[in-house]
Amino acid sequence: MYEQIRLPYAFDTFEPAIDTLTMETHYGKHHATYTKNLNDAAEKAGVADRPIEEVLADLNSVSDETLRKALRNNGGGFYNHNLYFRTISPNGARVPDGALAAAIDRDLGGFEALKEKLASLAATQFGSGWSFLSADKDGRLFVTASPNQDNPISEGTGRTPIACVDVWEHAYYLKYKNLRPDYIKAYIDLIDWRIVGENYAGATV
Ligand code: MN3
Repeated sequence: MYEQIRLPYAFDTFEPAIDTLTMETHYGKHHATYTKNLNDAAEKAGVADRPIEEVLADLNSVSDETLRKALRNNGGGFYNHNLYFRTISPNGARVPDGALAAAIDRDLGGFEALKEKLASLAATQFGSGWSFLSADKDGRLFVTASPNQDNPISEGTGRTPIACVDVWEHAYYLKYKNLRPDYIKAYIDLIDWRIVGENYAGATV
């Protein structure tokens, strides 16, 4: 049974950057529905006892096309939103440090360049999707975008997402309407880089 993370903050915590109704709807409806549909599909496909990362990395082992598609979309939605909600905090570290900071300088040309690329790929993603910061097993960092609920795991890159930006309209439209770049900047400013640093350490073991 896959379970949504429990939010370590209230729905109104990020007002006005992320409005209360969007947080409530995003977590309580969208993320909840992906989770329910993932559980239904995983049960039918006989993979419900496997970690979600394994399921997403091994979609080709599911022969039924409808189930495979359901696992890809809802498993991705489940996984991506857990990362999305877990990686922001009201009083978090607003700059990375330690091994993560060193890798950002080495692979991405510094923290400002990373934020710019994460934002620009999110802003220019056509239709629904995400931008991701991910790490391979050797600790190398990548910034990429994915459509729909895909991510670097389901795309078979062998990389682990460690931060993300959701640019489905449900993530921002109630407040930001067509101003996607303003929402992207607001979300990135809420990322807790201490948590991303933990994700990075976990991705490279
Ligand atoms: Mn979303």
